[in-house]
Amino acid sequence: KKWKQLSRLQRSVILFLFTFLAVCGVISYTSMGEPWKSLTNKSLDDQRTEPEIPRLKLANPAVLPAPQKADANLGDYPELSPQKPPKPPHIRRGPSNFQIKPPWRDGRLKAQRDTSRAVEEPVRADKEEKTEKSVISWRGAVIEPDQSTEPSSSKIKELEKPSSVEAEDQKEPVPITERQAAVIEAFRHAWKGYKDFAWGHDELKPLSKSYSEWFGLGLTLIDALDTMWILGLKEEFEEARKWVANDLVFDKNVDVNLFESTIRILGGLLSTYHLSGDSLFLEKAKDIGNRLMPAFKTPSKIPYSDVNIGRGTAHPPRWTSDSTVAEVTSIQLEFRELSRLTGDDKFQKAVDEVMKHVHTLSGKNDGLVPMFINTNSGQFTHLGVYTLGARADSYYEYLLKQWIQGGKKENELLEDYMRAIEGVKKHLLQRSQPKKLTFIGELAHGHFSAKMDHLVCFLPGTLALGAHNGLTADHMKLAEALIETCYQMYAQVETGLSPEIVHFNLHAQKGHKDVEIKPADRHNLLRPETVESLFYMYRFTGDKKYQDWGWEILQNFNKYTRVPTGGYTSINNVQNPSNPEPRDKMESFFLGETLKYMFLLFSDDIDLINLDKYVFNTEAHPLPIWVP
Ligand code: DMJ
Repeated sequence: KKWKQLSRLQRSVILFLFTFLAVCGVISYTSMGEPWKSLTNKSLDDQRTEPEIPRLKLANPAVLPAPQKADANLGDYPELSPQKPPKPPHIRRGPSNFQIKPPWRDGRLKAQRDTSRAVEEPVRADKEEKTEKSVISWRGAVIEPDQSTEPSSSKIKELEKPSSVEAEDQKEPVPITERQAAVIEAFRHAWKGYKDFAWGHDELKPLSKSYSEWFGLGLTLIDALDTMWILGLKEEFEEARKWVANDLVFDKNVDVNLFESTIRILGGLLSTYHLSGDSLFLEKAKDIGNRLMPAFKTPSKIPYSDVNIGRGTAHPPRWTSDSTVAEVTSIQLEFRELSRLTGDDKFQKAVDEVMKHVHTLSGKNDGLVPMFINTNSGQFTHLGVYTLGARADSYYEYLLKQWIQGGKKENELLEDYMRAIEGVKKHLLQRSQPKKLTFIGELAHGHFSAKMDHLVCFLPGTLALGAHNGLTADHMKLAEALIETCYQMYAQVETGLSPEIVHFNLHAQKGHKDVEIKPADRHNLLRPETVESLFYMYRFTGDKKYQDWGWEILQNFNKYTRVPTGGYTSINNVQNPSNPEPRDKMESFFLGETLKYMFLLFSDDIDLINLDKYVFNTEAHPLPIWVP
């Protein structure tokens, strides 16, 4: 009414003022160059009003078909009939249509690969045309992101094939291999223990036939969901889904670790949503994602380590206001994907801000980061100690993987990754005696220590993934050397299983192997890192020795860690085959990661989680790579 009573001139003046103010607002926002800085003093709820992240869609239909029932009968996989996909709640952002056939059945057995060859091959004329567009310069070197993904001839044919559902339908089923069947058997055995004695609880204690709680959120069950899907364990998957639908409740007065719950629970739910297309998992992912957000309410915006998901409060560990660097920088893939799926950019903004902040921080050593960061000051603490093991490991992994997830456009991530690998080469790389194994040690205040955590064995896989995505062939060479070392960490030990930490001999001594083990370090927690890297190495090179090494490891897990009544157990002593001292605990990552990577390692089908379409989070949950 009032508007109508105004004169025409008055209305024009008001409209002009409004437009003027709006234009000023846009200019000042974009000219800041680092819009994340504007968030510093805002509440997380306020962030919803910030400009939206660019719309991104999936590289490909990201939904794998429904799992088939895995039979003992090899190759006996009945045809799947086309399914009606459940309606995704966010059609624009969610996964697109179902494929009709399981990827492991569609006949695309490929020799694929050879990253190292691909990057070293002379660039062909047709390739030059294709790669002209996106060249990234790294310290004078020219990196062509598409170059190493340039397919070998077999892959070229593959890419030229029509990707329509009709064409997929005509492909021959790919039977699972005997080794994959052995992984399915191992999974079922582990699952039996969990189901019988720990159903709905965090971890199985297979010897005492009971369970342990960490967060009280069915951690093993959630971590294992996408593994069951990939292995084709339909019945088990359906049963677990029912538990998620009826019993998984996040409204609980419980403290959870932000990093662990992000990589295992949020990551597991998101990947299961992508594989199954079932919106239940997205709803649960949204719920836990929202409940974790209070962790970011700190003076520096570097998140606290712990969140009470029922009360909505967060805090650092009792003894410090520091967070672990790997923890605050390895939650990005999951929160960024949650923003993409929900259309709510608050998740992505919170985690991107952490990365931007860490990018600018001093205290690095040629790209290597310290292990702690203060949630008040936002500065690194405990300076001078550098490792690729515990507390720093997945910082490096997520630099590369975020760059891949985002379509290889976020150059700061790539810069930090490349600089860090140079730092690794300069400060941490050494060779052992007598076998001259290349290994990654640690640096403490200028002093080199020949200590290497098993956790570091993620690195060969990450380096190979980088090389596959166009980074220097040099990274692939380093990956080849390091995976040999990681394998030797198993092979040189009495049980054929790696300890948690090894020390390498720098000087040859009569009767000494390369690998020495201290009594405090001789446990094995069923960790995945070596098998994970073996999977990448096999995918990219096709060299069967990687499968054989993985097979040896699986057999040794069966020999020394399998509990007859169901489940597998961590052990205390990898050096004592007659009594490896079972610890009575099956970690959730044994099902979430170790067995999943085993199954993928023993497959010849590059479309069984295609690495040009998916990127694995640090808990082995595949998330889609975005394309504009
Ligand atoms: C897992 O939770 C993840 O792989 C993490 O990055 C490191 N620790 C375990 C497995 O070892």
